Amino acid sequence: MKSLRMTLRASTLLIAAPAFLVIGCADGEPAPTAVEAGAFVAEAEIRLAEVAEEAAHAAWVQANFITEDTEYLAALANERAIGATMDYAVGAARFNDLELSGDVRRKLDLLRLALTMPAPDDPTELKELTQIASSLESQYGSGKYCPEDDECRDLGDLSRVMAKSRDADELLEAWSGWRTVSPPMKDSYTRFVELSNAGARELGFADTGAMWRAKYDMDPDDFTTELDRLWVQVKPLYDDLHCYVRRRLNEAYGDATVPLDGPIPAHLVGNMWAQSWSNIYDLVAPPGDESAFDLTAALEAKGVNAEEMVRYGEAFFTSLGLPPLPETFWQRSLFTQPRDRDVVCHASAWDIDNEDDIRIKMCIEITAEDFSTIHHELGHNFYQRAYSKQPFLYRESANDGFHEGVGDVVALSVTPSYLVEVGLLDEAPDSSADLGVLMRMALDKVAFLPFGLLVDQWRWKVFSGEIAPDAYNEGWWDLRQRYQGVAAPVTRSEADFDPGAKYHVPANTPYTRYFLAHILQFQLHRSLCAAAGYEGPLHSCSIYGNEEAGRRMIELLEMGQSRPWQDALEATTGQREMDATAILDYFAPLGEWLEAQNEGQTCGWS
Ligand code: X8Z
Ligand code: ZN
Repeated sequence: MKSLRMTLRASTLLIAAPAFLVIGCADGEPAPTAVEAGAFVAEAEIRLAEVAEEAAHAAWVQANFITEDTEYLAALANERAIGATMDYAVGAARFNDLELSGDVRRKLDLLRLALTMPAPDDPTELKELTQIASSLESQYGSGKYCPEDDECRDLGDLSRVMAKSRDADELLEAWSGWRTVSPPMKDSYTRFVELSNAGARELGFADTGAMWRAKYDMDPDDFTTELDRLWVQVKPLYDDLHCYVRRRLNEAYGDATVPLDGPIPAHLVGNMWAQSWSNIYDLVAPPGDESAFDLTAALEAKGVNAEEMVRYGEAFFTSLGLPPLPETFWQRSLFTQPRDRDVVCHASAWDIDNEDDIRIKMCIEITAEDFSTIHHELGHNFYQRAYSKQPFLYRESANDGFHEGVGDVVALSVTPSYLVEVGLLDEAPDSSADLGVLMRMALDKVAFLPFGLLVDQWRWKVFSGEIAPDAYNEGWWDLRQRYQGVAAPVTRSEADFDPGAKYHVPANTPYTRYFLAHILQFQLHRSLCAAAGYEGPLHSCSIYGNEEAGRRMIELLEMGQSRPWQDALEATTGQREMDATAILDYFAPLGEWLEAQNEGQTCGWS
């Protein structure tokens, strides 16, 4: 996640054009000029940077010290910043009919699209919206399951159960327990949708979801068609994995718990949201590969601590030619969960001043999963640093999928041979263990794909009104079943609000970006490996220390959002379209193996 980008009120900034440039309008208002448009944008960029910084400091303090007061202050800073951004975004429309340079036009378009939470002009409604948003973030961050007869447990405690327990009753309790946190969010989330939609409409969008879909340098309808195209490309691989995993779960838990023709119960795959299944590797490993290459065990055996894990991450990025992280990163980041207060533990990367004050906030555990997440977060920070020399409105990624994908590209290069090179593994397993390595990766990356799509399929329908508040939960589980083939392990009702138990819903972070990232990271990995002169199987390639791959990555990062994402992708890969053949190439050996395993089995779910 990245800090919000905000602007001040435009009304104080309108700059008069020289008299000879002013052409009269029919209604008596002087027509705006190209010079005015340029000045509007230039002034906006200066003021935007100031408010963005204020809002980022307030949000950082709220997320690191959740109290009523920090929630109040973060809401206030957001109110000022969002109100100002809305004024700029609305003000940009004055220049709609002007012939402008490509640069000014792009920046005006970006201004209109900047917010993820558009807000109504009415000051009371704006305040209400920012207070709801702040409160939802706090409720999630401080959420706990408190059984009547036992101590309260937070998401970290419950997630460890999800990852490690193989007792279906215990798993069910942890799964259901976390979902006691979200029902109180439902009414305010409903109001949040109304208010944000009103803001989106003031900017000329049908609703907030339509505004999110407009951010991809292409017609929004073409963008949804693109998502469908990519999903159709990867679905057969997902279905094969689903079929195989379901069978192994059936062997472990029995027919009554895991019927062979239905969806997989959501509490059995090692993750609170069934979005990544790598924690059940032991249950589904290819025969003979049960213990092959266990990074969690290696990290534990070497006694690596949280900060050292981050140092390994940094060293990978610097091996590509990127500058080391600033000293303030090490002083100001949060790496471990504090014992004495509530924090938002969901991992995030921050750019506080849009220059050098970058940080991560994460409750690191010494696991392979968090080693990968650290690389993910550092990808955000190195991106932010690389585009900091761009004008303010271009200090963003090519599209949001790139921001989410860059750190993952690096994590794909954390191969067994790389781990040997940096001393984390004593010897690389030979290539007979490749299937196990690929299975671990697929349980993370392939299992994620439908989840990456469905979260916003739900939200877009919620924003458009197609899923009404009295069907929020039903709509959620319909999509979970349709895309993932996963089902709730106990009866759910509209008194539940299961989408609210996933961070990005109360935090209002768009989610399609992660689906895109899961496609793009393999595409970028394939191109960077080719640039590095690598010729073997994609899953064995590591770009660690490679100058040419580094040069290409730096070029992509430094571009920021200055060009449409298609140009950025072309510069790095030679392709102007997102392409799922790279993820299919990467997993090809596993895909063939899964197909053989599933031969004669009935796959799919009703
Ligand atoms: O939220 C994240 C990152 C922060 S941007 C940790 N991810 C998604 C999630 O956890 O749901 C990374 C993968 C998907
Ligand atoms: Zn991220």
